[in-house]
Amino acid sequence: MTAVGLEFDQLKSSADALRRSISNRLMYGVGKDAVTARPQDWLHAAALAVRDRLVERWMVTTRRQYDQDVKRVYYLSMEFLIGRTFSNALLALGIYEPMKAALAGVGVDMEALVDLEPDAALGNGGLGRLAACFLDSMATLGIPGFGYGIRYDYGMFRQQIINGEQVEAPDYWLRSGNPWEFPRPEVQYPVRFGGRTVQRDGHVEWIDTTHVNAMAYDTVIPGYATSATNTLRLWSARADEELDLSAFNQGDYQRAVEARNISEDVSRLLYPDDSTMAGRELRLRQEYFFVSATMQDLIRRYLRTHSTFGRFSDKVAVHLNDTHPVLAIPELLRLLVDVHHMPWDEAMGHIKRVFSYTNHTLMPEALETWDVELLARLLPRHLEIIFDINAAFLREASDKGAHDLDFIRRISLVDEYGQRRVRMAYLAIVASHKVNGVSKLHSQLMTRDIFADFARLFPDRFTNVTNGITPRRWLAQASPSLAHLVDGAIGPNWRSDLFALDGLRKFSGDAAFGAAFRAAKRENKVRLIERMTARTGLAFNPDALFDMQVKRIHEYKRQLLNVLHVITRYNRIVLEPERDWVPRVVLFAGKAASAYRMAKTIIRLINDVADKINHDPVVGDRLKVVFVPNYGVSVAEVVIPAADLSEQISTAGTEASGTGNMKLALNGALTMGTLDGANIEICDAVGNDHIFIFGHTSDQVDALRCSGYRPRQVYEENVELRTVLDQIRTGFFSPDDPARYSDIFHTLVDWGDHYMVLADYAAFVQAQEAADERFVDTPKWTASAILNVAGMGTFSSDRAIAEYARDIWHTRPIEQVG
Ligand code: 26W
Repeated sequence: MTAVGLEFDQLKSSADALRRSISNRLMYGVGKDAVTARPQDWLHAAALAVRDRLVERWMVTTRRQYDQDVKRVYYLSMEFLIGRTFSNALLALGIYEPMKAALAGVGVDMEALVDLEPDAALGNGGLGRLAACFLDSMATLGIPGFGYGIRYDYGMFRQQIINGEQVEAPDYWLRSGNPWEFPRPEVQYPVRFGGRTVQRDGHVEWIDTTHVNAMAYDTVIPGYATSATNTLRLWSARADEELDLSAFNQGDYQRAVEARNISEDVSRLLYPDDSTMAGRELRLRQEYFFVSATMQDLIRRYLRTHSTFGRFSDKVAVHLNDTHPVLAIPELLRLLVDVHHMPWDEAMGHIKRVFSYTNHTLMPEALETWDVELLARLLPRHLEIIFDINAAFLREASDKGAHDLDFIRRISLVDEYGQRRVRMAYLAIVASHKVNGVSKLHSQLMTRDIFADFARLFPDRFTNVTNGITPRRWLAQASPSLAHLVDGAIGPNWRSDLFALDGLRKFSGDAAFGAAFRAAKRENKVRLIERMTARTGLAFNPDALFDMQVKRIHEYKRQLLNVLHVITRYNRIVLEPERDWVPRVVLFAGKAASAYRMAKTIIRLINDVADKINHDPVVGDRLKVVFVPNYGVSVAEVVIPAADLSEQISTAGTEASGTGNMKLALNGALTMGTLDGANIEICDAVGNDHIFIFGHTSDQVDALRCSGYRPRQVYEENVELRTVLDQIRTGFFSPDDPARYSDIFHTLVDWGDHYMVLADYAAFVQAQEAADERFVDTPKWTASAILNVAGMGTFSSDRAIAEYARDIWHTRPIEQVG
């Protein structure tokens, strides 16, 4: 690893230097000239010019990490929801303006180019986006961190709304090539499946396997305003050449190609489900595929600079983003014990110091378990190792005094009730030194409910790290108007120290600042309206209250509660058209898992309701309802900055944290929320008077469940609610198919209303009235909005990552010499 003797350009970043780089990259990299170049080609050339500058920093950081023999963090995640990279990289490098000028110099409008870049949508929702924000923060803080995941050929599906219904289209994001990645064909590892185990010379061997190769693709992750960068390494499946040869030798060309395809399917697509554990074999293959390659890579990197494993756990931290990468535990054990012949106890000691695990959901149907039979067939050696870990763990538990058979059965890594299954979360807990939840409430409930037995056995293992978001993407990049205003008031430092936003507090009563704040938000609304009008043909009033619920569609997030309020409001307007209603635009966006029937029906209901309301001449611009299709990182960047009100209305106790709540508040939206997830901490940070809290608390939800919740009684006793539900039931919004929403009605009224939508209805409607009242008091609303921004310091992912580094990974930033 030496750069001695290498002469390279040391690229400058003036507009002139950039223009020359772009021209060079267009010519020599893309193979076009200014006459033949399409906008795509210009984008590609500009991206390469930016990437060149990142690479210079990347080499320096990599060298420093190597020289300082730092502890490295391996962040393992099935999902990285990166979005676009171009603007983000420009801001990180501080070359946004020069690049704009450089492109203008060759007659290209940068704003138009930016929208051509496809999102890297390698994730479903919160968990994947959190991983992306964390990469940004690790690089910014100079923590030597590697993201590891899968380079899916197809990311999250593209959502189209056709006749009100969600229609999924494949997302082939690599169609025009990906200028940000470096293929590393020299970095390939075999990943094996199947076969059986045998004992030989006192060691276990795993034989008769088939295998696929994992090939690395690297992406540079720039830190903000630092020369530090990190690497995201994603694995892509490559069929092994042996596979071809054996089939070719049998003279069957077609079968050879088919076998290739099947084995490469492992990195073909992202499973578009964030709510249920599907149990599909290909998913299990994906999980093992990427963690096996990652563990092999990590050991190779460690052994490049160390001759023994003595310091392994001082130099390596592996973080499991939920249980999806949990097979990394038995895989690393297998490599240490079977391949490197380390004694079991010593290997287990390293494992426990190296691994840590974040839980992201309490929902029982989302907790991963894998069928023992399937594991035995696909990963026989790993299953043996899991059994051995379990045996040792149960012995340890019984040494601690746990003899109760029922208890032992409850904590066993293997669920023996019915078909035997491995409980992946339990495996993660037993083999990690730290386990964290993602908000204070979530961490409490995690240790009180789903992991109570483990919290009693290992009280020091459990901790909380409340989620955070990167202010670079979610304020600086998404809302230039607001960012500019904040710069004028407190300087630009908030980008790397979000607590600086606290300095905005003193402006909350400043009339001139308030007016400028409203103007900045209005600019964002107009930007959004232009896009919505282009799509729907409808007109929107930029002075209306913009009310948003943008997130995955799920019953627990209660988009239905929001719809019930919308219909209530509509009915009220129709009843009293003369009153001076506060104009509102209610915006929904989000994808439904393709197999989640109810979530898809909810999308259709929103669209049917929107259609009815938007075309009712009595309503006019006092109420508009929109469903923005294809919610994802790039749509979020346009939508969120335009929000006045942020709907965070999950049933208390169900949303682990939420991060959209933070993005919206950072952009000056007031939260309408239940006391759930991070909403509670947002409430503490902005103050009770600047947030709308309503509904049952998680304790009240539990109590109501115990005492016997009767949704039909709520329906019968609240006339306004009854009217709304009857409209839904009788086809008022679906006259062409009156029974379309009868299941929604019955779910809420007759089938138990599991998420207690009706129980919170009255309080929700009342809180919405309070929001109207506040909104018409412009100075007061503005003050609250400013105080929301001011209170967001703690919700930076920089804070979250600093906590992980200090309390969980025990790692420090690299020293930035020179
Ligand atoms: C196995 C299928 C599956 C896939 C993904 C089940 C569950 C998931 C994720 C855990 C779902 C998810 O994205 N959870 C969200 O994580 C965010 C980041 O911590 C939290 O802010 C959200 O509250 C949580 O729902």
